[in-house]
Amino acid sequence: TETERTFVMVKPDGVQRGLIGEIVSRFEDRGLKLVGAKFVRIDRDLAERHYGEHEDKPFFGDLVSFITSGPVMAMVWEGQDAVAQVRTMMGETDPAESAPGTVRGDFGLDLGRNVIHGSDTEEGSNEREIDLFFDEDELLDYERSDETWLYE
Ligand code: DAT
Ligand code: MG
Repeated sequence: TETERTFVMVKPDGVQRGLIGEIVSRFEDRGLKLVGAKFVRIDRDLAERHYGEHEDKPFFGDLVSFITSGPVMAMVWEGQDAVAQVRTMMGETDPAESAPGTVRGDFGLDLGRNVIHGSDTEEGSNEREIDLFFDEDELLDYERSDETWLYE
């Protein structure tokens, strides 16, 4: 298990519903370290690049419309096995199939309004997404004061 960085975003529905703080708290409480954050309105070009893997899917148009419909909270979280741990904390893609205790299982009901994005575990997708949203100097290196108590 290695220290990794993963890209996470509270989607426009999560922002509108006032869930930024709740979601940030979950990752902080888990021991993950926030290393970058920006509150932005994604433009169409960035949305299409971010979701490029889905461009041939029937839901692509709606997905791009939704993700550009209002501000999002874009973040980079760092920690041991961070990519997979965040995916587990998010739940399934469809909130209806997500376990209680996960973000989507606690705050969503509908596939097209699933509150949160996190990089998938496919090799390199975390780095691709981080690079799309953040410049190198926007990612901060620092120690959390509890690190020696979070890691053996
Ligand atoms: P995830 O967000 O869990 O990584 P994904 O990458 O497969 O899921 O899809 C990206 C987003 O697209 C997902 O969060 C919601 C939407 N989506 C996925 N599958 C869909 C479908 N069959 N119908 C409508 N929207 C879908
Ligand atoms: Mg995905």
